[in-house]
Amino acid sequence: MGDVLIALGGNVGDVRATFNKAIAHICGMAQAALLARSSDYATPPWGETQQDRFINACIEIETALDPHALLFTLHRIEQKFGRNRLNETRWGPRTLDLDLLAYDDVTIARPELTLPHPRLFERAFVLVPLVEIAPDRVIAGRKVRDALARLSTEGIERLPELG
Ligand code: PH2
Ligand code: MG
Ligand code: MG
Repeated sequence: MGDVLIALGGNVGDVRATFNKAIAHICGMAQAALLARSSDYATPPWGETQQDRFINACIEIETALDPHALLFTLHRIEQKFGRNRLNETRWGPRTLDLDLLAYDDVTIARPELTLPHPRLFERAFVLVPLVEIAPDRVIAGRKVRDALARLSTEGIERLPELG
């Protein structure tokens, strides 16, 4: 069984509802158990700043799928929630983005999958929710909470739980 960290993001549609449904699909389709789920955060758009703010969250799962099978499954779930990779722009608006951050201590460097996620430590919108569920996890030799301490968290707002 792999212990996996996944980042969720989106800024089109009812993203928080999408997250909850997507997490249920991940558990069902990835033969996975949900170990932890962060709060949802509203975050300033990164990369392409002229767009709506994003919602971001992170989860930790335990899955029987290997990294590539899991990636394939995550892509299928993105599609199920309206994501079409063929007609979107880099860093642009999207309904649902599911990024594999880390899979045990596996390292992979292939065009379709790099583990740990290569831009993880540049992104407060990933590290803020991640610190909530895995502050002491060491990824690529760095502790998550120490990595976050180096970044600005300006504009990131934790959202109250949905009632
Ligand atoms: N995802 C992007 C581009 N920019 N900005 C924030 N705050 N959060 C995201 O998840 C995000 C982004 C493309 O995947
Ligand atoms: Mg992403
Ligand atoms: Mg992605």
